[in-house]
Amino acid sequence: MATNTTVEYQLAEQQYFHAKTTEEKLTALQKMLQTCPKHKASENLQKNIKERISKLKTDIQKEKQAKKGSGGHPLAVKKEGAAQIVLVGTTNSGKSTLLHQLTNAQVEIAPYPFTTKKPEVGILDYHGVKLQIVEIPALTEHFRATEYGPAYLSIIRQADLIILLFNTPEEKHLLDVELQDIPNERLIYNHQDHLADEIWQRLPLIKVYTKQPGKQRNYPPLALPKGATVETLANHIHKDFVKRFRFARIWGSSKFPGQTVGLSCALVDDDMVEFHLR
Ligand SMILES: Nc1nc2c(ncn2[C@@H]2O[C@H](COP(=O)(O)OP(=O)(O)OP(=O)(O)O)[C@@H](O)[C@H]2O)c(=O)[nH]1
Ligand SMILES: [Mg+2]
Repeated sequence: MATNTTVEYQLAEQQYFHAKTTEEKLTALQKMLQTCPKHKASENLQKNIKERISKLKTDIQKEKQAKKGSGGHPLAVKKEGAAQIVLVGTTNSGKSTLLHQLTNAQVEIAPYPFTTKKPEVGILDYHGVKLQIVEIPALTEHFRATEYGPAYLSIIRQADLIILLFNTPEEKHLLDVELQDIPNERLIYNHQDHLADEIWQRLPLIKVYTKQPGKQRNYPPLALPKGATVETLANHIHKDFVKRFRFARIWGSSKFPGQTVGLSCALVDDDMVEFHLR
């Protein structure tokens, strides 16, 4: 692109490329329009962004219509956000209650069994990182032999983390039997307190903030894989960042505040990084 753009614009553009939902894309585009240079040479760019915003708004309308109508497979759950976490349990174990507590999703909570009849979805905002939470309808004995069992088990198998809910030791045993082929490190037994923190610690992710010199940190943070380095972050922000990299300053982790580091520096959760480019 010939037009010179600011770091803010490039961050917004990067947010656009990494957006996982139509709504996130729209937010990023609106930020791009705000931060895009306002001169003659960038008129085409502005026009292009405006067109994309208008197209996305149409898409969002269509998605809403599709959800209302009969279109779309009722059992399929599209992954959204930085990770997918499923709530799995016996009936009346409080799955819908927990989904509502974590995400504020409006779901039916009732004292009679099998209230939830299809997967229900909400988004947990964890310090700005969006995590998708999915309630799976209650597990029963010989679950894979039930009509929708295989479809639900396939969602469970593909999830990043599984939270187990049950009322009695017998119900816990039922879950252990039905889910015996799921690796243990992906299972959490629900104990309510600080569940969101526990979810985050168990995910293979860290959240990292960027900042520009002399400014506050950018919000929301970026979710990166555990083991990510300054170079991983640079690549996430913009393809030019590694090429133009001079040094970074970093706050958090084991470094002293504002320490100068290179591309190979490993990042940990809650690090804040300031890029200096040529
Ligand atoms: N066991 C249990 N029950 C709860 C909890 N919180 C709320 N309840 C009550 O238990 C009943 C069922 O709660 P739901 O959240 O609908 O349970 P569910 O696991 O989604 O149930 P189904 O979707 O019907 O399988 C309701 O009457 C709730 O008020 C909890 O932490 N544990
Ligand atoms: Mg329910």
